[in-house]
Amino acid sequence: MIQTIATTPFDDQRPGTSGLRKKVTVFQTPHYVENFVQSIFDCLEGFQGGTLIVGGDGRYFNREAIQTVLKIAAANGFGKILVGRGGILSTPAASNLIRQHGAFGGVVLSASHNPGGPHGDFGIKYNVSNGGPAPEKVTEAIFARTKTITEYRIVEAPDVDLDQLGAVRLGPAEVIVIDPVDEYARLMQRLFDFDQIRALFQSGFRLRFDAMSAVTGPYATRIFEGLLGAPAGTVLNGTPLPDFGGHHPDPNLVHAKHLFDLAMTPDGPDLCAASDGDGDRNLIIGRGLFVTPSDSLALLAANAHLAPGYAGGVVGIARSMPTSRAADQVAARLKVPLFETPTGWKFFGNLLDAGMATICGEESAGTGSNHVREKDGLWAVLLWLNILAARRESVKDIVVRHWADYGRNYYSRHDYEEVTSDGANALIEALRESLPSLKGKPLGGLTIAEADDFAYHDPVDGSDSKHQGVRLHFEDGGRIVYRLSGTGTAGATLRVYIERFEPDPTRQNLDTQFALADLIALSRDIAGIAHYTGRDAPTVIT
Ligand code: VG1
Ligand code: CO
Repeated sequence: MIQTIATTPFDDQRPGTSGLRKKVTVFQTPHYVENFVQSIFDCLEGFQGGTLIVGGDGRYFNREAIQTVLKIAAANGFGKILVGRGGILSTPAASNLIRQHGAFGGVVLSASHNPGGPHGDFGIKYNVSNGGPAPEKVTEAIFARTKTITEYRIVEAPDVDLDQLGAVRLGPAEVIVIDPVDEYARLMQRLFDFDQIRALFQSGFRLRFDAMSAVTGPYATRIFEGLLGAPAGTVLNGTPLPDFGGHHPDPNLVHAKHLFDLAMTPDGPDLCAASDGDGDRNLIIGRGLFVTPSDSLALLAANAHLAPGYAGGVVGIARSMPTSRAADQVAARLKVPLFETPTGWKFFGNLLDAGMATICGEESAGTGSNHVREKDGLWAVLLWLNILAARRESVKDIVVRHWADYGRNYYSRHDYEEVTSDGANALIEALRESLPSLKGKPLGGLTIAEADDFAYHDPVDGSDSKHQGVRLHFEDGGRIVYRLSGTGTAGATLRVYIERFEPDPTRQNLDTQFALADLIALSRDIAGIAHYTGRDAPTVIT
């Protein structure tokens, strides 16, 4: 019943910022999924008879890939495999299940905020027993294995019926199809004051949550419209579709522009929110004000104590390096440590496990806490709702008061998407080489105080991660960061992160691009962006 199949390696199976991501057509290559999944299991030890969690964001190829994962996992000796009904599990829900069931790990099928459909992207990510993405040493071992693999083991059996709840046998293993929402909803009920939020909705508060035809639909409908009593129609695009309805499941100001426009209308909803393909990102727009993810992190950390799950306060805050330093001000006020990590949620896991941080966040619309080991889109919306229910002020008032109190970090990210890899690599290389000469250099009225290539020393396991982004710190507190995306599937994407601190409340009301105009112009000059990429302007501004 268990077959051993001979195979030959692929040379392009290196996991990036968040798992292996490729075009669907690449994953459809014979043995491609099998090789990668077998390589994951070849790098793990001690899982015989153990539990594995499997689920994905419902995108095109999700069901096919899940059948393969189930059969390979069963053949490799997992005793029990839990899979979300219909193959659905949001990334944070998968993380929660790993933890709740003491599972050995989990396989999450998702390309997250990348587009889906037959010509879109697909992805596979392995999460370890703490519920978080495998750390770099594991992903590098998996990559090494993919280059030498010669065979994989697979159970020869009919496909598992993913739509039927309950247990079935798959070769030597037991597969249990579970409701994808139940345990996640219970976790949210433990963290937040649902009675208080229900009262907020009863008072006439209006939320619009766009699930973007991706994985959060069933979760949002059950929690907002079901458990919290928000009116029907609160959740938009609530049914997961294989092609996300033809939309781009990245909840940013470009792809969720309709929500922004809705929130800017005078009688618009009090809060507009959205999540991405796999449910780990969040977009927060109050009536009349978009909340920059970096500000959202700072605000959530400053107000978390208003929710029951965080009533004891936060022990530390962690943010990825390119994320604005708004959270640093909050950490200083709270007298708790602030950790600066490389981009990607896998770097928060150790800090959370060691009890060194409670709230974590990234500028890319990712916020989360020690409740799971992934960022969590619905969690962020619920924490906002709990804060709004407790303070009974508008989103805009809360943000403006926060700026007046802590100062405002004007912040923007400029992405140059699908440029050539050669050009992008040459740009970063040239920046690295110019670092020694950049320090102290006056540029258009500004002076660079520090210039480096960010390296991270993990305070828990002592590991080092180098070349995580070029940072330019200016004497007036401004900052420009350059790095290349690790999640794209075509060419390269250059990300430029621009930030300036403004303590004066009378000057905190400017348009962000205007407030940052001098640094934006400098960011293009210093790096020679037009020269290396052939682009005069970014493709996406967030
Ligand atoms: C991007 C973001 C990063 C995020 C990652 C995964 O990575 O910048 O902050 O953790 O996506 O998010 P990169 O390497 O492309 O900049 V998701 O929602 O794809 O799990
Ligand atoms: Co995501």
